[in-house]
Amino acid sequence: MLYGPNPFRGRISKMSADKSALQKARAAYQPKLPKALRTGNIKVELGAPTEPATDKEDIKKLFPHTYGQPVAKIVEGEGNLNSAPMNVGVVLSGGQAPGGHNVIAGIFDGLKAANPETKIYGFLKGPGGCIKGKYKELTADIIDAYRNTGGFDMIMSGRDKIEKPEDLAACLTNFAEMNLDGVVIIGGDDSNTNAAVLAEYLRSQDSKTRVIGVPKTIDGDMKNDQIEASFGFDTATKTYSELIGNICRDATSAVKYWHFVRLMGRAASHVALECALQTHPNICLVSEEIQEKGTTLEEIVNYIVDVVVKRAAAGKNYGILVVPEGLPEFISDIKTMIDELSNILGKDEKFIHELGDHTERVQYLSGQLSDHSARVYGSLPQEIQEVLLKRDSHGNVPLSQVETERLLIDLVADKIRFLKNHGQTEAKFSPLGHFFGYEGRCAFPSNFDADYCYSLGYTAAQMVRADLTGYTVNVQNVTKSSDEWIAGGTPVTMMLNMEVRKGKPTPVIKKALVTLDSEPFKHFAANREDWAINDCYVFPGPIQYFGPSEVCDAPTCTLALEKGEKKKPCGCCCCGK
Ligand code: FBP
Repeated sequence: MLYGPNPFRGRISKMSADKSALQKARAAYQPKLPKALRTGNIKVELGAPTEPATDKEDIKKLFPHTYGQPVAKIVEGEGNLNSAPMNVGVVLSGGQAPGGHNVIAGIFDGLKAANPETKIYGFLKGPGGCIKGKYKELTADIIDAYRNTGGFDMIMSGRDKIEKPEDLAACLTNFAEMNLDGVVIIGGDDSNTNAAVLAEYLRSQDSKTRVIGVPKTIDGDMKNDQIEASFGFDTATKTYSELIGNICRDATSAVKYWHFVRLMGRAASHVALECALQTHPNICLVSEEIQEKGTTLEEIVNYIVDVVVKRAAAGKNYGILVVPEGLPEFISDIKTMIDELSNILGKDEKFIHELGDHTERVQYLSGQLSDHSARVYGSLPQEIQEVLLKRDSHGNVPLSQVETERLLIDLVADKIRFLKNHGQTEAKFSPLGHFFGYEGRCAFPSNFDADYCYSLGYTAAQMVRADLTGYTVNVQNVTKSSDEWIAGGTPVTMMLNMEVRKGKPTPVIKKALVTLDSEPFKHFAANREDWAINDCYVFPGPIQYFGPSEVCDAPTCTLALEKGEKKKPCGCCCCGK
């Protein structure tokens, strides 16, 4: 079924000979759209002016041209949208997330349906492509070859930030040369913040180029009252859960290994929590709980050891632990040390990296850090110390490079050895470490992500047609059938707050962390003791694209629990409680 006058579907791509059977079958999948968008007869309704929850004055000062814009909603009705031919650019920014190609396909179809003369350009390798003016026109053949596929390889991604005055000026010039009416930036919280900065700048320069953001990240931490989920979270967590389920089955078959699985998610623990809800591992650490309770590293290790020892006493020398990648930044001692390091790097980064070797760097830093932080830093293995000195262009520590599962394995093994030597346990502890992150970021998007992403893209096209700028698109009601989905846009300034980045107060979209009073966490907390000792594993298996709806279209447990859905998607014994 086609939505809008789209003459471009169905062309055989040049790449078809190299396609897998699933790729061919998925190419024919037509993603669903919210009802209003299917009609073609739509308009954008604007609500009352908005403001951020905190730091209003600071944000107003920084965004004088785009502050306080109203929430936008797409509804059926006589159109007030631009149907003249336009030029629109699209950028993929940051980490890959399944469904990115469908966002672009949605933008393409949404704009071409309004006017087949409109041209869509893909900036290459992320925001850097806007700065350098590197782009290619996206034709129907290109789009068709990538429909419903994973990855960002259509135009590639990058982590550049459009921040310096010369970068902003370069974008202004490049966009003017391309005669661009709009740019859609597909990215996470940092990239959507960056989109707002660019929107503000372009408006201050009377540029006609509008900037619209799309909420992407497998981490699941770009969500709020307006944005129900970031795309990619559904597919990535289902992929990791399949792997964890397989490991659970292997553990209960071999009955001799403890598997320590680290999962991606730079800050928030949504990925780990969702995978725990889907698979019921024996232990899942939740960084936000650890932070809130002020749990120390030693207490975390004691908790793990306690479970290992209790299971061993029940004859089970095996188990599965899930740890979120972001954990180090939530352990109070380590967090304080990382914050101090960030401040030092904010001032002396170049100097520190120019020092002769790592020992010299550690020596220099011991003099700069507080005594306690210097001790914490000094106690970590060198590989971790080195990673903690790196920052990406948004000021984040590249935590995917920190082998937290290894650190935990070593500390737990030491403690078990100690207990054994003192006759306090007979536990056999044979640990294996795993890290699942990149494996899930480019999977074929699940039906949910395929539909959601296409709808987000189609909505972004309407926001550009409505001449809006400084908005992130949203599609709401997503646990219901697409007939009930509602599409619109949230002004970015409404989502901003001030945070210290690289030692400076900076406006950023507030990250949605796991909260301890949320339904997903409460559900986990109510069951974890049972899961620790008894083998309550659930085996989700691989993502299914064709078959019964309860198998193929179920939302994540997180979304279902947050939305108060009666029937929990994981179908486990405890979900009926
Ligand atoms: P985004 O926030 O850009 O979506 O990226 C998220 C993420 O996948 C994190 O989970 C992970 O820590 C990071 O990217 C890895 O970054 P890189 O791709 O640069 O190695």
